[in-house]
Amino acid sequence: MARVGIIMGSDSDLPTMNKAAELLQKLDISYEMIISSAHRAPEKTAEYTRTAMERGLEVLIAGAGGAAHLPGVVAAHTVLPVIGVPLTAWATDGMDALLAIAQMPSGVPVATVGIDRARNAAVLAAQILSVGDEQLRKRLEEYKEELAAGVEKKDHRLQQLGPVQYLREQDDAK
Ligand code: RP5
Repeated sequence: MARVGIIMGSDSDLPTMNKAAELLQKLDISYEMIISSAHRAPEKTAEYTRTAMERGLEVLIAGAGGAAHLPGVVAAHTVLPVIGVPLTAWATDGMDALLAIAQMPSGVPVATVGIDRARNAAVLAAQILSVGDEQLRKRLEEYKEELAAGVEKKDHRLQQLGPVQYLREQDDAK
């Protein structure tokens, strides 16, 4: 049974939103993913969200670009925590979506991550779920250790090569 529901406004959101799915998979968290839309499919969006809790979902991640009302509409229909992902669309580099998602009215919050930061939405969802799940908390701790090891590896290489050679190596790898 899925614990996290990922909902997005369009298939054009999928390449970015799939990063959330990948991270949930890495952390061994079950999820489901749907395309719906606050504007083009309002009934589907409402139905999905209203029934989310009874189907066992514990956290919802909603991504949208432009006039990004989807996360807010989702939050209006449930008391589950909703994490919003503002997506870069056709104008203003995603700032329109960021403001639309973050500026919710009092009483109906959407926990908003950075523009296109779908991976962070998955990490936040995992952190919420880990409050009552010790195994997951351990997996999250390992994930954070991996992040720290990545930094350490980069710094070690920088100390070995110096900045000029380091950047040259990065360019060569492109
Ligand atoms: C929003 O409009 C979607 O979330 C998407 O980011 C954006 C553009 O959708 P398409 O026109 O590509 O379907 O509803």
